[in-house]
Amino acid sequence: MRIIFLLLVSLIFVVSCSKVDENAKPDVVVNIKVSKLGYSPSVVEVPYNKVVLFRITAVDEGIGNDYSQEFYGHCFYILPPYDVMVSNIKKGETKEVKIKTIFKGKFIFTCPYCSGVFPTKGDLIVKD
Ligand SMILES: [Cu+2]
Repeated sequence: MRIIFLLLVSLIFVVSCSKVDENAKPDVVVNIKVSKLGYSPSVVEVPYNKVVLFRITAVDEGIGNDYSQEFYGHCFYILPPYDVMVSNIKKGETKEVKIKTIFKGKFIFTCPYCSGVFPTKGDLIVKD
């Protein structure tokens, strides 16, 4: 029981570590466009252990442009262990998220809103 608790605590610590200070200067800037045709580029390679700023621009309205709804536009979600979510990106809007690339390997990013309908899925490759 204690081990599970410790694992959980360290997991939360690790996950929170991939998010960085808003004022941290990015080492790398990655511009990604998202539309119903998917992400462009859909394969993104970034260096390990750096601060990476993602700038996500929605080209179209995604799942909708009714901004009174809870969900609209597109999003950008890097699956765990990164578990970084940028939601509700309106058409023409650019949203930013900064992470520290503390995990090496290949990770999926996707738009949970529309990936069931459109090919909004990509690969984030983190390597030395
Ligand atoms: Cu989408």
